[in-house]
Amino acid sequence: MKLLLTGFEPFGGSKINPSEQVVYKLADREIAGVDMTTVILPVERFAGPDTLIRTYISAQPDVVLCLGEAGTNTTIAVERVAINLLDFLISDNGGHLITDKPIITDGPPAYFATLPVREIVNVLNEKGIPAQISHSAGTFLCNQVMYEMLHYIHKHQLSTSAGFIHLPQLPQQVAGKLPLRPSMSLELMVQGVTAVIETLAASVITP
Ligand code: PCA
Repeated sequence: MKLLLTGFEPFGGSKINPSEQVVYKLADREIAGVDMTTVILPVERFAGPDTLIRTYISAQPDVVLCLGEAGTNTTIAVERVAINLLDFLISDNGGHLITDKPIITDGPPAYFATLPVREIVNVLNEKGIPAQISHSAGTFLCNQVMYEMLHYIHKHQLSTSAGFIHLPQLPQQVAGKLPLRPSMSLELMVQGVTAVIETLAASVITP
């Protein structure tokens, strides 16, 4: 399986993004049967999706798995749907604060992830890694890149599967801060995303 794995740079004044850390860890690892390309996406309205689509075109993957951080998540969240909406609560790293706008004018209202979301969540929970299906990837960059990837695949009638996983924050992002927020260790997130990739590799039949 040719996999494109993406994370995001830090945003909103934070110095770390768990998705970036997980991608760095996995970029150094071999997973049997997986030929992996990794990239860190800018948290910026134009450069984020642009970097993703450009890397997609050069890597030609069978599967795209994008990762991002969701500040208040208590578990790993496998996103089922991306909606055609930009409604930022904070500015992106380029200073854009966009509200009430479609991602793609005249694009469909939403796309479903084309990954086996239920199976992924079941595999993670069976391994003792807390996970759930999420029905909203938000209205910021994570939702935007998921939507734009699925739109590109749909528009060009490609067979690539694609989806998005939100990760909780790392313990060092929440320690000593109020209000109290949940967190998950980097090690557990890396184990979780590895299990997701292994599940995807087992379900993708490549020639
Ligand atoms: N999380 C943000 C954008 C980048 C990231 O890691 C989001 O949920 O949209």
